Amino acid sequence: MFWDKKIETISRSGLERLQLKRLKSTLAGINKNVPFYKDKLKKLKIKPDKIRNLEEIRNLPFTTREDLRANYPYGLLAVSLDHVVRLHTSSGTTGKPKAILFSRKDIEQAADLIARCLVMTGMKKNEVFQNMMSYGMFTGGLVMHYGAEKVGLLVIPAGPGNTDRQISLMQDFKSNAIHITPSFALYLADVLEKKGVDPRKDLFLKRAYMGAEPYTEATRNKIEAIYGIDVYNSYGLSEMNGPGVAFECPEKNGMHIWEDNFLVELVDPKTNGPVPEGKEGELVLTTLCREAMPIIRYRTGDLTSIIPGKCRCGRTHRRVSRMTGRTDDMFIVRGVNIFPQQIERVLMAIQGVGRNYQITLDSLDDMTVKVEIRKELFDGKVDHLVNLQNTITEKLRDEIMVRPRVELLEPGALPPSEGKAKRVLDNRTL
Ligand code: DLL
Repeated sequence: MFWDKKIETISRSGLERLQLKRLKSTLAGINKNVPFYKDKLKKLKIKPDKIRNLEEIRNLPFTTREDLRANYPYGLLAVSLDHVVRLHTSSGTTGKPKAILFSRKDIEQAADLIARCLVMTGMKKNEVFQNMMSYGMFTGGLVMHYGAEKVGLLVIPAGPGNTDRQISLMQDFKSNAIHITPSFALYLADVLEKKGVDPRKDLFLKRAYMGAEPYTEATRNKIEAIYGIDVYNSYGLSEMNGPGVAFECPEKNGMHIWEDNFLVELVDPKTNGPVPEGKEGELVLTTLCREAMPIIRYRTGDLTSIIPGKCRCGRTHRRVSRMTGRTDDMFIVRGVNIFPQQIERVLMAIQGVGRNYQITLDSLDDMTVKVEIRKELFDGKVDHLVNLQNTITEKLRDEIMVRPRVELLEPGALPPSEGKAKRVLDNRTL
């Protein structure tokens, strides 16, 4: 199903023409109205009206998170304040936040992209959508809400947490779809189990939209099996409206990134040079439709690859693979570079492993992986636990080349996560 078939299946040449037109108009706007960009373009002697093709984007300067912080609160605004109707800030950072300002048209545009995503996965009017993401400065709540309303869904603005109430709402209103972080979906599964509610029989769910934090294919499979639903990966970041930047279609083979709104590049994080299709690189995005706060060549820090080839769903917007991590997620133990995603991939594929885990870094040479395991394994037979502990340790060693200390815990022993999970606790003082 399509929300806007014409734009979702536009020819690549038509799309590129549209992108060039929008890029030029974005650049003209920031060159006129945003001193930060005007200075940068002037130094590089770039004239927006002289840009002839999309490849020339590579001559433009990058925008970094630090640039956003340095220009807090209004430095990157391209319109006067009377055109600005909303503020979102980015989550999970320390120090000065990044402010993202929206005009009325930007809010509409963001909602439209969400509508595209939801309809793409089969959502229709008269379905019930329970939004378990935080409402407020975080974009996961409000931006998704506006898009779901635009489709005509009944939206329950439940917000995160309050697990008992979430369950009653899902039961009473027969929610068909939930918007949830993967870590909360796993925690909710634990609570449902404790309460004796079978998500496959006692709930009415068909779909979950999961994003806002990285997770693996194994975690998706686990959640799909527990709830008996389809889980769709959803990627976005506050700096680019929040959710709705890239989203899976029913093929579930990569996320379509909406290229009429975002110009997509993949760069090598070390050399800053372009990365070919199929190879991993850092996602760099340029807004093409933003009115209040256009951003060019934004270094998202997220690592992914462009999936080559056409998608069977008929959409022409290219697909990006599941994010494998962030350039700044990586940690080093015994000189080896490790991404938390590698650990999750191994853990979630092992029989007996439960729903939550945490990595603690105690020194440059030591890491501990705390893993919740299935309740039945605490049956008094020590052999089972020792075998499982050895399996986990060896499989992790094969993957990351470092033998971690593995602690097995009972379900619920680790702190539950209602928003974005904190998977790595770095106790090292360097
Ligand atoms: O997390 C927006 C969002 C809300 C996306 C709801 C999807 C669903 P921020 O708080 O600014 O915005 O965090 C953005 O989260 O740069 C990624 O590192 C990470 N992230 C978001 N979605 C995914 C995903 C929202 N599906 C940062 N897979 C991004 C992996 C993700 N990482």
